[in-house]
Amino acid sequence: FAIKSIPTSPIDGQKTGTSGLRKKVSVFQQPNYLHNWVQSLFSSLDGLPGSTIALGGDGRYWNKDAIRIICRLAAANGLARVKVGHNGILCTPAISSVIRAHDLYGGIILTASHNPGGPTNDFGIKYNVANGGPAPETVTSAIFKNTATISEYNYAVVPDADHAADPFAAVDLSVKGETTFSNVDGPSFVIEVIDSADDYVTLLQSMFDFAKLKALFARPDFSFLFDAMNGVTGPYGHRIFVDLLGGKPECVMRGEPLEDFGGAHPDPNLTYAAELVAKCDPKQNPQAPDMGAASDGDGDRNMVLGKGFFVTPSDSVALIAAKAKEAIPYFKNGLKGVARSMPTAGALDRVAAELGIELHEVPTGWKYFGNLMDAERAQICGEESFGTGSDHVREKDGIFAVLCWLAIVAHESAGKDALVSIEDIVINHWKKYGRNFFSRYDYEEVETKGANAMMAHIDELQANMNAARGSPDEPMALDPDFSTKVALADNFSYVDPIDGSEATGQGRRFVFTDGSRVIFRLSGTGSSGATIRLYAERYEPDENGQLVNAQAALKPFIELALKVSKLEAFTGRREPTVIT
Ligand code: VG1
Ligand code: CO
Repeated sequence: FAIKSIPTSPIDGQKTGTSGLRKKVSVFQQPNYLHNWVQSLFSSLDGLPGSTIALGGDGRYWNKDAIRIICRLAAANGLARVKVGHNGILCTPAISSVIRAHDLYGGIILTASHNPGGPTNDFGIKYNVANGGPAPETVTSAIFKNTATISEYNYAVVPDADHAADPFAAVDLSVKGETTFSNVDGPSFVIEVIDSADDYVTLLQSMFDFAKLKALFARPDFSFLFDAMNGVTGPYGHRIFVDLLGGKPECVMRGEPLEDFGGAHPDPNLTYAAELVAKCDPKQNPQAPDMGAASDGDGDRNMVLGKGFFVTPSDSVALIAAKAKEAIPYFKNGLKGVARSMPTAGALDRVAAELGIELHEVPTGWKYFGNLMDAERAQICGEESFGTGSDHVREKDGIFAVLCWLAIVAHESAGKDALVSIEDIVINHWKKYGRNFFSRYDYEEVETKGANAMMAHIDELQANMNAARGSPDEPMALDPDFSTKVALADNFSYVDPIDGSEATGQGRRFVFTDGSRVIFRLSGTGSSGATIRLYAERYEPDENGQLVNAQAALKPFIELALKVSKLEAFTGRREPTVIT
């Protein structure tokens, strides 16, 4: 091939959000759209020539086309090699493991995560650095700056080749192995199609006691159901839960990755995984499994269910941390620290206090955990948005979380006549630590103007509350009819303890004097309109008050939040799109 410099001009709106650039497929398909962003990425990186990156995605529509374009850009920017997942597929935690296992320069992940796929839905791209984790703000802002000034990109072209003879177009992504491209202008370039699961599964096998998990699967009183939601985790789930752990093939449902996720919204929550939730409910299904689990489109999120019982992600990370040392070999030496995102409920804080280890509270988005993990100051991390992970990779990891729960159930039930249920494990945890009731209301695709006006209104409300305060410790009234006062009203900001970088404006929070919280944030992952997230949390130390329904327990706080924010007036929405 030859390297051709192709003129282009900046395209608006190529700023990455919470987790990469996510837009409608039709936006990505505009001439030069992907080329501009990827060239802007390559131009922002030092020492790229001669390096190797990983490349793969969640298999959504347009994945393979994007891979071919990116390979041409990579070749023309002097990269030596691109390791591409078989059929273009690599789930997000697997790509992180590939980067780490082979000391790669970085990786490009083609995913819009849990957003629907297909020609009329979303596509996405994000860049991960050498530690295997999402690029930090310094990198993403450099990329964005380049997108605003780009005037040309480097592209590998094969002079005189018609399309059929073009070796880049001819690479068969369904065949593992290497294809070498000679370069008339310099060193050659290799596309290597790798197994999508080998590195990742090897890593997971080194972390868990698979023999013990296999024994759990063999128990007559244990059954398990995994919902891959037509996303990327089907083949991984099959390999781990069926081939390695001895589950029946039917224990993986919706297990074939589909380009449009079968029209589903591959987000593992109570709304979008309703089919699994119903199957796990003994009132609706007498054969309900003892454990149910689901993962999202790209495999980094997870939902864990017991028989008719939902484990909130905030409880899940707390429980995994509490049981890590005894139940999960990877953590056998104990933990030095744990971390959660700000909106995530504080159940983890109580476990950290009990263990006497560091607890970090970071802004929303997995990239904020990377430095803490690299510095060995956090080994287990979690987000309320169904994200759980550890320092084995630098992404959240859905299948890892499921294996943690299998390990916990196996550990608790070992040597006992009857299986210890997930519900009992969680209830016992609450008895010891107290329960942090938590719920999130999402208002999806709200008109941007209304959402911004509501946030401005909340800012004004917070400013007035703080201004009316006599001293910094004086409790503030949020509403005359609400007796619990507010101790803190702010917009969360964070200073990274490792590199000192600062993130501001990360979510308006009202923290009450009893520790309860109400938080408002705008999503940074949508592709159109705005999504408002309202988070509510209340702590209940008394075991007699712990078994009520979370919605009932949080009702006064949610009603208050809706009243003071004037959400309905600003957005016209009476009801949220999703409640978790
Ligand atoms: C959401 C979640 C956040 C998560 C992010 C990416 O972001 O709230 O916790 O890290 O999605 O997850 P936002 O800005 O929409 O609230 V994934 O599975 O898309 O990589
Ligand atoms: Co995801």
